[in-house]
Amino acid sequence: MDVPPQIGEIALRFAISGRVTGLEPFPGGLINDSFLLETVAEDRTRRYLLQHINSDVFPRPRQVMRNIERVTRHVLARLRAEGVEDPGRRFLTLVPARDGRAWVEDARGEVWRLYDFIEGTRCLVEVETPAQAAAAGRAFGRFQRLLADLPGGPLAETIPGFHDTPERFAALERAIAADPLGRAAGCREEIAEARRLAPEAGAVVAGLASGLLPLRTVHNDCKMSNVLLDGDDDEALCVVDLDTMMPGSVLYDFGDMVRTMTTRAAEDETDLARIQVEPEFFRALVGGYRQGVGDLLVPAEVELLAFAGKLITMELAVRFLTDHLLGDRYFRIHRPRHNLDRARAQFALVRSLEERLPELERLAAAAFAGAGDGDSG
Ligand code: GN1
Ligand code: MG
Repeated sequence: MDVPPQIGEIALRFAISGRVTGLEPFPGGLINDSFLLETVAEDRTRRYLLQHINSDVFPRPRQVMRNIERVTRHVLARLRAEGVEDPGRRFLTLVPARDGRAWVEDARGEVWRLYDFIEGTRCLVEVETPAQAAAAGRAFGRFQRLLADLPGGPLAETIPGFHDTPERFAALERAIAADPLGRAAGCREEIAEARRLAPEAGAVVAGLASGLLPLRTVHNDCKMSNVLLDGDDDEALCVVDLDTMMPGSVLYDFGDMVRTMTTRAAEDETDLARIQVEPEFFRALVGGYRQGVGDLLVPAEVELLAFAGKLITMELAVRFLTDHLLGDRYFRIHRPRHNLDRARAQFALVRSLEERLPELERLAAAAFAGAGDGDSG
């Protein structure tokens, strides 16, 4: 990724002090562009994360920013009220623009935002130990609990139907029918696999529609790499990537945790033999999540925790496959057929999750058994 020429001016429209001493691309994320901004004021170096919101994916970026303003204000106030040490390391802090808004618009009307950079942390593309899965599960669970009393009503739905899994399958069928690049012939096995899984795609949307599952404020992208771990130990400090915060089911979030925290393989692993669910990781994850989320969940949610992993993994498989067929227009790729590799990896993970499902269901039930202790994690 190149640094766009106008970016220096954009940076200066935020309420930063001192002079800019560095501005370089910051890797990670499949959608938005991020840059690390460094300033020096009175001999003190400060770093920030400058981000451009991809308006093809987020057609209403101002709405995204208003959601993020509400979430950051609420969570930071709650952390302060709880007396949490150093809240600025525990959650994202927006740096306002000089005009007081939470974002800056460039000449084309594109939206940019600036966060304080949280120093001394790392994020993992591949989970390494069960303790990391537990820590991340605790952090995301705690985050869901903090959002349960978000004032001001539901957040705006910035990407309608984001986790409407049946619609994601329908989009795949449309892509197969259109087949603009003639890639479908090379994906017969993957297409057959998607069609085998399609009947199960509606479980959570149906539960939300019937009222069996509550609609809550959720993160919608709870992958392992969206939690910052302390640089020295595996404590989970901060949940990041608030772009897709919207009303939804906690199962979307827990499903993404299962997808990214119960196998050591990365999302785009090409050695499919490596893609195995490890029940010890699931046990740690669901235990940590239980501690963080406390008594928030209703029984219908607890019952679907293990299945949610399979659901979100198949949803991602279908989204990656769709994007491969349509010519990689949505997810950033780093090599040819990258989205096909991602789809294959996710389908392999679905199969491993299917094999393990009864065992994972038992582990989830055990973690949530008994009267809740309201543990604050
Ligand atoms: C995208 O851009 P990033 O990495 O935060 C995607 C998620 C996927 C994820 C898979 C808006 O997230 O839904 O789960 O890739 N975000 C959007 O890594 O589509
Ligand atoms: Mg994201």
